[in-house]
Amino acid sequence: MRQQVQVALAVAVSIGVWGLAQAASAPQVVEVQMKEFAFVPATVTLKAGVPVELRLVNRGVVEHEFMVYDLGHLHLAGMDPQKMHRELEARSYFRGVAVQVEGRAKLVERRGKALVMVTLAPSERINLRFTPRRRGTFEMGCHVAGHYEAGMKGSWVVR
Ligand SMILES: [Cu+2]
Repeated sequence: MRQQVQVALAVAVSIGVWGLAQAASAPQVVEVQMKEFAFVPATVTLKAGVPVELRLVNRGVVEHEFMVYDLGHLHLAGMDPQKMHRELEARSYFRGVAVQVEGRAKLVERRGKALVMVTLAPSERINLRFTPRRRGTFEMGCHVAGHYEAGMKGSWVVR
């Protein structure tokens, strides 16, 4: 009898937790536009632990890249492009983050399962679904030659 009560209680608690998880799973929907030479908005603010649907669209006339990384004290100016890509990949925000990609992109680069970079041709749009965990301020940047230097970067803030 006592065992039955405990089982019933465990089930009730599980359902309660499940109900909370459902309530918390309404995604944060954010649209980020890419154009020459900016991300709009220039600051993306996300809440940690809440699923995100990031709608990424290229409204420009040339292709653009989307990367998010912890810039730290890295100085990108004058760095060899291949070395820079490796550095940014190692610092990617998406390391250890499951990212589901919906839609067609010119290029979706992954290292293992981790998203490294998305390249969109003009007019392409994709959705990225993931749940941010790591809090802090990171950088999003487009590293097509000359774009970052022209101002194509922004802040990625997770609170
Ligand atoms: Cu660009």
